[in-house]
Amino acid sequence: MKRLLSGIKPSGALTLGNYIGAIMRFVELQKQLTDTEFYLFVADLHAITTEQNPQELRKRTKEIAAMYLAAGLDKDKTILFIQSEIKEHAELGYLLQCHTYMGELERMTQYKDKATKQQSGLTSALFTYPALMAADIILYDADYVPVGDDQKQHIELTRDIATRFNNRFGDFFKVPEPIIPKVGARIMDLQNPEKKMSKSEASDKGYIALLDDEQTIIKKIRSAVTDSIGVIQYDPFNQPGVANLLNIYAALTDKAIEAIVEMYKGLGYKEFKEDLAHIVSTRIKSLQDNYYQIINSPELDAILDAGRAKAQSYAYRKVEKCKQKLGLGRKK
Ligand code: AQP
Repeated sequence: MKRLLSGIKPSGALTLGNYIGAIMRFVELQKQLTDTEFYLFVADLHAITTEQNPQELRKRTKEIAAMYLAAGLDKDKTILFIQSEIKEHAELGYLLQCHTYMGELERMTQYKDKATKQQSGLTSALFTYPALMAADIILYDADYVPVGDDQKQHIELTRDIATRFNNRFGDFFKVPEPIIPKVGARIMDLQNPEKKMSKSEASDKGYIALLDDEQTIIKKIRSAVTDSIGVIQYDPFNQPGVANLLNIYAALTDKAIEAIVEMYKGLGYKEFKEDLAHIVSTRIKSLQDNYYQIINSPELDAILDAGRAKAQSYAYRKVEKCKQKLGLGRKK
């Protein structure tokens, strides 16, 4: 049996980018990879690398767990859990920091981007975040890690850290493979299509939240930045806004971008945006219908308890063995 693992951090309201680049893929992969168990978690320890309101954080943590299920993940094939409930994530995170070089962390573009945006109050945990992410993955000997394009660099670092450890202490961690979607791997901000759509943006105009209502979604798509060229074609360099909208359209309809371009030949942006708004709001409505049933049900806690128990037992044994390899504590 293979193992797939991925997480989402509750650092803001889940966006359409998180859905297309991650959650929607997990559901598709679960249908394809029948010999694979799915370890999916809510990465609350990662969220606190930037300042969070405790009540909001707890609420969002539950929301993400519910959204995984609302999107169609099979609870019987998914080990769903909350990162901070398994102490070994933080423990292995520290052990791996001891095998991660400053230069490697300094090269991480996500850190550099965040450091540029936030000049003061940067935490050391934001800098060492990729070592914790590596721990999340190799703690469970995951074979596959489906992520959006923005996380590719962190997975490469995870592979380097695991390989380094194995070279020094003998074969111990599985070296994971990333799975990056072909379409929708990087959904861009609707107001600034040069930038990734992110849930922690100060302004909510550039992202569609999965809990936005229909009118808000329609308004955000209508006012998405395009260009003055006025032709619907896929040219990310000269028409990044339109290219982004085409990517969203393709990801949610399973149509090839060329086929969509052909459908809208001779038509204007207005018509294209109206159709896209309908596609996005219909998908989000059905997601929300499921979500509101799950979020307040006692079943959600039962699923998270079962996930914690299963993840915990694997994690405990792995970290104990890891500490033995490193010579920590007394010999067992
Ligand atoms: N815009 C995006 N397009 C495609 N995939 C995306 N993902 C995030 N944004 C996009 C994918 O969603 C998964 C969960 O991401 P995360 O919450 O762990 O962290 P992130 O990548 O940093 O997401 P955000 O929304 O940008 O959060 P903030 O603003 O807090 O940093 C990952 O698989 C990610 O690739």
